[in-house]
Amino acid sequence: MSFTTPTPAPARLNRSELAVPGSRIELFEKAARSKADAIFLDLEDAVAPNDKEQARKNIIAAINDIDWGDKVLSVRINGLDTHYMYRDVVDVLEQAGDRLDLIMIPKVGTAADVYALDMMATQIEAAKGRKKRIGFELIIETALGMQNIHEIAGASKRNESLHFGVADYAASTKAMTTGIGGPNPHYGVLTDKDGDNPRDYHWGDMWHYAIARMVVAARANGLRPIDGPFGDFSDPDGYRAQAARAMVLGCEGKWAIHPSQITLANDVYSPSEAEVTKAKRILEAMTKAQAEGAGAVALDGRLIDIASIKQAEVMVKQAEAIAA
Ligand code: 1VU
Ligand code: GLV
Ligand code: MG
Repeated sequence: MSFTTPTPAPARLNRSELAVPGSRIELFEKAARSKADAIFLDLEDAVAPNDKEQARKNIIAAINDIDWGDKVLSVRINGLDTHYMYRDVVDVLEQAGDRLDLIMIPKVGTAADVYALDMMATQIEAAKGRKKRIGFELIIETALGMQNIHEIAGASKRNESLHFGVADYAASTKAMTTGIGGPNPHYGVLTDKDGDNPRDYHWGDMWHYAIARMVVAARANGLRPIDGPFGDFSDPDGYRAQAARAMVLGCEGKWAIHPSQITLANDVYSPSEAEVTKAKRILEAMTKAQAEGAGAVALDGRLIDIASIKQAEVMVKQAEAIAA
């Protein structure tokens, strides 16, 4: 281990994060009663400009009046390039009670963006005597944000998670696709031309680099990496496949832009009984190995060693968090 160890963000279950437009108050109670681990009430792109002020009022009232149970509750504010942003922060933090856990900051481009929000939140909390410190969820969804992701991830002690905003990221990088998340038929590989096998065309995952980079930046700074939206809510198989790819790379959850995606996310991001049993067997085998003075042993014909303990603990701890 390095002498530097990242301080982990407060532990929160974040398998599914439901997006709820702040202008659609009829959805709030449904969201609160859903099985989503986390909810963000949106003031940004799901709300039309003429509805922004009313949406702000709706969200403040909803945070104060609705029983949100044990859900992680967040508000997505508007971007720092808009004039809505300062009023979102001031009104929400001054008027919404301590039930609010997080603010989600979209289109973060530089560490200074986070610094500016930290300064505002700190002043409002001090002035209003807010007891609970608000945490930050940061959406990485521009080329600038992806370029500066490591500085952004370490820019504030309020930072809790990085989210991959695939729609805006595609637009910002001028990717030739209009889909929101998932694969694109043009991103494929043709098997070898001169070999004996018939040629085959395999779709690749065009989001691999972005998600893998986000996972590294998040984990190196103790944050949760969260995969963003999958727009085609009539394709549960596609959602599940995208969620699973991000999960094995290290993500801890995925957005749900429709209630039908909540169970899919919760399912993909909950290790199966078989996986947890296997992880526990690894821990048992390593405890025995260490008692016998061995560092590396075989289990079911495969190598396990001290690194296997840390891998297995990831699985077991996630299962414990879900069961709690
Ligand atoms: O069965 P019921 O009639 O009681 O309920 C409907 C509907 O009201 C409800 N529902 C939701 N409940 C809570 N939160 C939601 N976000 C939500 N969406 C729908 O579920 C039941 C079935 O709904 P539906 O199939 O009739 O869906 P609608 O046609 O009403 O709405 C579909 C959209 C996609 C418009 C809606 O789900 C929605 O607004 N989703 C969130 C969009 C959003 O927040 N976008 C911003 C994040 S994504 C991004 O920034 C980049 C792409
Ligand atoms: C989310 O905000 C996205 O742009 O995908
Ligand atoms: Mg976006």
